[in-house]
Amino acid sequence: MDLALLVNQFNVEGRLVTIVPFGNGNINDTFLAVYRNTFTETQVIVQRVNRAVFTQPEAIMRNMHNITLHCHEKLEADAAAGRDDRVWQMPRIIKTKDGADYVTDDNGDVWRVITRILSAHAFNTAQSPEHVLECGSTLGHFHYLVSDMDTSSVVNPLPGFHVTSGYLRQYDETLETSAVAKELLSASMEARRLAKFIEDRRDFAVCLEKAETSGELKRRMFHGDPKVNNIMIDDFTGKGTAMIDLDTVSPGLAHIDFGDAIRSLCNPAGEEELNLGKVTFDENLCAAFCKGYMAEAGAFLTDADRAYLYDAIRLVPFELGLRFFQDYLAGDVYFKVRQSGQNLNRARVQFRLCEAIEARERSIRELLAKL
Ligand code: GN1
Ligand code: MG
Repeated sequence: MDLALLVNQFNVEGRLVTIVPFGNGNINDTFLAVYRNTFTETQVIVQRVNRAVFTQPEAIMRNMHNITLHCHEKLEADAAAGRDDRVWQMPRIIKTKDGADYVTDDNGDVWRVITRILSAHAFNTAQSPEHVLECGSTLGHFHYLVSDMDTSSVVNPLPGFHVTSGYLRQYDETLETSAVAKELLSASMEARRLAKFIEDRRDFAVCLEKAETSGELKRRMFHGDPKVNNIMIDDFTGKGTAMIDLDTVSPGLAHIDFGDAIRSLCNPAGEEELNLGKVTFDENLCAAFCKGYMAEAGAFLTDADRAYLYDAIRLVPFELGLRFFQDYLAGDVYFKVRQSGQNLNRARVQFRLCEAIEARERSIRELLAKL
């Protein structure tokens, strides 16, 4: 269906001026739509939910409805009580003219429209310690917002998401069953190097899962994808104002969010760097992140939680590298690519980052112990 006809089903004021691709997510398709009337302009975000990844798009829309309802009520109560030094924000679902949260097109794809957080930006890489500190505060504040949510109002949006042992199983299966995967591995020295990298870390890969099974770590509501370009920074004040991309918000380990934000923020070269020499772990940025995060969410952390923070920082880049590498071997079926070999390179970057973290283990642990 034509995009203009599709968005016309939603209740947005004004006349549609343009609708253009927006952002650079790896999963959903995102567009910016601009509407004008005789006195103002409205900008909204239009998204097609990727059904190959989110197999129950209706369920993720129900989750989004419940999560935003809970958080908006809390945000407004806090604002009324004058508790904050800024306006914290969260996108809101814009309903269709019939009052629904989404439309389904002729192909069975689910489309939604949400508000755009204006006068704010998300960056693709860390800009400065101040920026990274604000990202820490914003994730910490988000954890505070969802901390008292009724977890039964959210269904698991993506079974197996951030379960490292499951990703290892998927990787093993790909190598066992796909001739192409085997060929890709034997054809490239670099692919074999990554395979060895995985073999050397199989025991470590399940450290958080083990701690959860033994009861040391408990699931709370987590974001699931708190990378740098999902954290909105206010253009006027430079302060964090919102977390976006709410599809994966669900019960999970806060550690995963902590590690995911850090792996994304403390590698200033970003996820697509081709020169591994530029990929590094910036401890100064890590310290800034932790400072911001702890000020908002430190009170939620138990001693056991603290004991696993280093493992979380090391695990998430390992896990993401494994996911990219498995997808490369499986023919790029999960993460969108613009050129062949892109997922292989993304894996190289994450494993390099994991190595950089391992090399700095002592000083990262010292930093964490002081928090
Ligand atoms: C995916 O689509 P995007 O860019 O928001 C992925 C994350 C990864 C990220 C890496 C549901 O997020 O887990 O960390 O790519 N999301 C999902 O860039 O798999
Ligand atoms: Mg995402």
